[in-house]
Amino acid sequence: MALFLGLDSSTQSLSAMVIDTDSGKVLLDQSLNFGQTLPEFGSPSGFLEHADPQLKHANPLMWVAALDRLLGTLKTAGTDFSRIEGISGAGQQHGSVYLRKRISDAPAWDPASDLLGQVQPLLSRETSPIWMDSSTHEECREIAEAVGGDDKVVKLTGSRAIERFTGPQIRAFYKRDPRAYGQTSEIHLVSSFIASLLIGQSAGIDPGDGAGMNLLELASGAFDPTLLAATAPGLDEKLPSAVGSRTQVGEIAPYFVSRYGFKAGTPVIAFTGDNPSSLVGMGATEPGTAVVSLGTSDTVFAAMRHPHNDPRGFGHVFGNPAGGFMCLICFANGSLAREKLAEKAGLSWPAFERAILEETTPGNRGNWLLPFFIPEMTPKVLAPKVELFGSERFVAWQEPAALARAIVEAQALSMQRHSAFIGEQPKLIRVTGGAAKNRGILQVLADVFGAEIHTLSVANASALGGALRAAEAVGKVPFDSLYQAFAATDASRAVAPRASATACYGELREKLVARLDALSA
Ligand code: ADP
Ligand code: XUL
Repeated sequence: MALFLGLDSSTQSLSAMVIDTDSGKVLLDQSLNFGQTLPEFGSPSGFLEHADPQLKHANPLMWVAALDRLLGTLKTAGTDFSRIEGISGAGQQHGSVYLRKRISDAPAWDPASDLLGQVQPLLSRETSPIWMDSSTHEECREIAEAVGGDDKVVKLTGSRAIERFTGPQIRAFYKRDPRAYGQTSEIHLVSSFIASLLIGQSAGIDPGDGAGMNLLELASGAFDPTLLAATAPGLDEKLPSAVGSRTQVGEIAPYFVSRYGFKAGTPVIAFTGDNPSSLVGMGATEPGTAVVSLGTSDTVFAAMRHPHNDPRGFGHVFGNPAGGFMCLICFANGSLAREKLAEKAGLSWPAFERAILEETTPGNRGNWLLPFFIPEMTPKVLAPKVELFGSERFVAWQEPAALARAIVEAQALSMQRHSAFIGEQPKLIRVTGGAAKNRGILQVLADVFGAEIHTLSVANASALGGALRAAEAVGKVPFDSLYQAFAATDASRAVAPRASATACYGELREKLVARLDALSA
């Protein structure tokens, strides 16, 4: 047997997946929901509440506690970690963790007590800004100006200076709390932080996740001195190294050997961002297949041979962990917005699905809405904005079924609008994420894009991507053969577009796109 472990520390949960590359089987697929399992962190959706909707932080100790808790639960349930030959994984993108001491300089983790108590004294900042934070508008402007304008930042990094990206967030920390910034010796991404916990050393940052910092030069994969200087003083000394996605960053720390029974010396491969990891998990590392991920955020992404930037500034180019590049467009109002609407309309997920499939029709009889329940980055909407248009009852929130269809149609049309810069319309889209089990949502995506929708039998593409990357780097199994075994689509669940439905969207598309474009003008 050749077993590999993939971990995914996402916005709302930590997941673990174990694959056996000899049998082609997934042996373990388990998630721990932060809000449900660790209520003491006061983060029902994975982040801390704040009166200012632009400020979104999480407690990094929650991610640390989750790692111990999940591994402990799996061990108790009989998982034999000594058979794992390699580990890799992913983290939610852009979020950052601030430490007084480099993890490499901290005392070795002591197996006699939990990790949480050992990491707590290392933090120089109690909370971590995450990807939903939109409070750094001014810092983005300052960085762009210092470097020579937005176009220069795009050329260097693959994105404009973006509010949620790590560089502007680091600059905001430096400006708001210079003393704590001065006391910081190391700044990690969520991905490199989790990898560092596992090896008990400072793990490097890969170009898949590093490109989401506005600090990495995309072409070389190295941190750019001009951007570092424009962001905050002394930053070059506070970042871990930039490493290739296939780099072995270290070996599992003795803590995990003694507590959970890992084999000493188990290699850990650089972690990456959850979206780049899903690109691997969806078997989409070659150009041609677009992926829609319906997680806490909704994202649209695809592999790219050459970096091709979004002239309107919403899309990003990241490193593709398998080599080359990928493009990505992120929508903050993904699952959380659907949840808020479903709650307000009194719909369970099965009712939400039926509402779309059985109780309403494409175009929604002219009922539509703007779905910004939280601040949005694509298009840029700084404060929540939910506006309803259509029949009196709909506008009064009294048509639950039409409300369900309206949010999904608006989201799908916005995805289509904002991914147009990639070029040709995809004929085939692979969909993943928690909401991919909702066939109503899949049908709207199929109809709006006029594309066939495929899902994988494995739901957590990001954790799978971690396991596949470990298998490729450590086990030397090529991605092609891994994809045949693990990333095959489930033909019985394919959803076909209906030409008559696709034709319905002309007028709604025009109205909605005009509103969306006006918002971001
Ligand atoms: P993340 O990886 O960002 O933590 P997931 O990909 O696990 O998130 O997705 C979690 C989300 O999936 C939940 O917030 C929930 O709203 C959504 N979800 C779960 N089941 C359904 C369903 N049947 N229909 C629509 N959405 C669902
Ligand atoms: C991508 C983004 C989100 C996070 C959380 O740019 O901000 O998709 O990675 O999933």
